Amino acid sequence: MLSDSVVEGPLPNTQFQRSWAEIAPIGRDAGTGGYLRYGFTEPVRQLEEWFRDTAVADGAHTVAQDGNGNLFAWYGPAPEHGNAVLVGSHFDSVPYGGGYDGPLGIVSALLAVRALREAGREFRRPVAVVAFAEEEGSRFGVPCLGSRLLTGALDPDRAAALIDRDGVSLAEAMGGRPAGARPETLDRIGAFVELHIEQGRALVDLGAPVGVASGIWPHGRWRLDFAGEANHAGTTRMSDRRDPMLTFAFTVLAANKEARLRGAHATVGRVEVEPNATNAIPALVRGWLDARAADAGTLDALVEAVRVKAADRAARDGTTLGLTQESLSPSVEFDGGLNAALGRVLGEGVPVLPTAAGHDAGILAGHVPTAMLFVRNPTGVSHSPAESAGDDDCAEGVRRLADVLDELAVR
Ligand code: HGY
Ligand code: MN
Ligand code: MN
Ligand code: MN
Repeated sequence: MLSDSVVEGPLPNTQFQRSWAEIAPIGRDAGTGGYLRYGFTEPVRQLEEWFRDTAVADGAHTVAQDGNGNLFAWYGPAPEHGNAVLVGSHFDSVPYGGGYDGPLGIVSALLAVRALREAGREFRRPVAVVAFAEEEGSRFGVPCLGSRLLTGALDPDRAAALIDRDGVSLAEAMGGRPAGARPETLDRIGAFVELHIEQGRALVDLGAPVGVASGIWPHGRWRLDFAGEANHAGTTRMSDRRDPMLTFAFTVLAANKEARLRGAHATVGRVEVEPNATNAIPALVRGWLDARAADAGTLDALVEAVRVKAADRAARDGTTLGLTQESLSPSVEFDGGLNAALGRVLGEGVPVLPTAAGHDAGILAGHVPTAMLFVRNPTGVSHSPAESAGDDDCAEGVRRLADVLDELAVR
């Protein structure tokens, strides 16, 4: 532990272990061990209650949800003072995801605030721990929904009309309250720091417990609609078929190949088939492409290559292709000044690394000085129950986040 760390005394990992034991079981599926924590659902509501209780017990003077489902616990000077330092992340998960992606950042932020207060520190700027709503977009299909609404990156009317797979709209899920960007909240924010489990093996390979993010790859989601002719699986000759599953399968292979050619990443992890019957040639196959690349030009070229290949194949198969961009997250370079401050606080030995994972920090970065801290993930696996983090590394993350918060909001 650094001798000049603000966090002396009882190691946060005892506190970390206690907090983690309280929240880890919430939303975990007994069968798979994966997490089912979607925006505005019961598991997330339970975590938000835990958040409120913990924050108030640690001296938060206000805990309130903005008009977008984002939950803020405020400490120190009133938010109206402005120039607040935000720390936090998200509670929601992908279906059957890991336990750390999101919640680790919120638990660590709450514990970092606690450690500073137990060390007798006074905040000279407002500090808020934030839980952003629906970061994974698993329920309403738009990633970073809460932070996009907060920053005005998503039109509130479009958002309110988003519907989940059960036909429930965001407005209904939010209890009828209209979603809406709250620019005044944004105006009060002077910096945002997100601690997150690393979704990869860089820190493992470097032998480092924590790291700092240099930036986020540009990435996006595209919906692919392949339409053909429904028909009987048994009586329709192969030469008479207009089978969209064929065009879809070819497109998945093409996306994989085009990504490899460019050192980019392409994934099709979600598909819907109509009528989805074993003995019926599909009428429609709908797939979602998640594409990411180190720069915008490569990303554009990848998606265009996939579109061309899919359209050529559709012509051959007698099917049609629809391609709709559902979300785009531009390339992010985190704030040099803030990262320099982190470098001063954390010391030269802390690695600085890019990530191809999207985060609320990537959305806030377009509006306020923003930085990210990563905590080592021994498996490197994420969006899976295999995601993991050691208690000591998590405690180190809390300690370093407390040091950063001390630098930004106390000194
Ligand atoms: O999809 C992502 O990159 C993030 O985990 N939401
Ligand atoms: Mn995630
Ligand atoms: Mn995440
Ligand atoms: Mn029949």
